[in-house]
Amino acid sequence: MNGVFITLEGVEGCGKTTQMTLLGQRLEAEGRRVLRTREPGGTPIAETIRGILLDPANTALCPVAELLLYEAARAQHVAERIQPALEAGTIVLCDRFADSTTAYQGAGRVLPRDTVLNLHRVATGGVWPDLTIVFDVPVAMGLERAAAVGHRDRIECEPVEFHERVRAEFLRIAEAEPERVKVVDAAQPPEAVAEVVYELVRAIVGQP
Ligand code: Z5A
Repeated sequence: MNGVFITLEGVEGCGKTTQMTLLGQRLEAEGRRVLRTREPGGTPIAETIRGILLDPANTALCPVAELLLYEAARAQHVAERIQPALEAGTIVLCDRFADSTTAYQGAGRVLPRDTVLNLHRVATGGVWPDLTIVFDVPVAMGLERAAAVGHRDRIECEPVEFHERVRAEFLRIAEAEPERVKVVDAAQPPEAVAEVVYELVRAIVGQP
């Protein structure tokens, strides 16, 4: 595949959506072809699954069903959008991807990591990020930022310990895969974070 697949990860309120917008605009201004997308979601079917997953009324959703729904949405997203874009030579920027499942369902819900990683293989068919940026902030800071935006979805309602496990898992993944996964200090002002992100991305996509 000719494209470049970049994923943005981190705890809630870490600022990855803000950074995806800034990065996407900058790459587009350089004349590059960019797809900005998100998980769960990114296609009509996957967005329907997103509605189930984030609805705070769905308190009965069990951890395994939750895991399978995230992976089902991903399978549809990869097949319908991400893989064709990469084959067409596009830079794909994705707000969350499989590492979120490893962190939230694996570490957060305490499901076996091997099961989660096997499902990634099924859902992605081997389509895997070239670069993953983990936006790291203390959990309290992230939750405060997310709360300021107003709405609380099903996972944001989890206790602080859940979010601490998620943060620790993102940092563990980064330590285990230093070539692919880079950690950025996202407690800095957005403009400072954006500069670090751009340098990481330019190192992989090259000069315009
Ligand atoms: N989830 C999962 O469990 N398993 C999976 O496999 C996947 C996802 C793929 C998706 O919700 C939920 O699904 C998510 C994980 C779970 N759990 N929760 N909750 P979502 O897409 O609605 O939300 P999110 O992914 O958690 O992101 P978010 O709420 O949109 O936040 P963000 O992208 O990290 O931050 P932001 O929107 O860019 O910024 C939040 C606020 O902070 C906003 O007011 C900004 O202006 C402000 N901000 C941003 N950057 C800064 C800096 N640097 N300084 C100060 N303030 C800032």
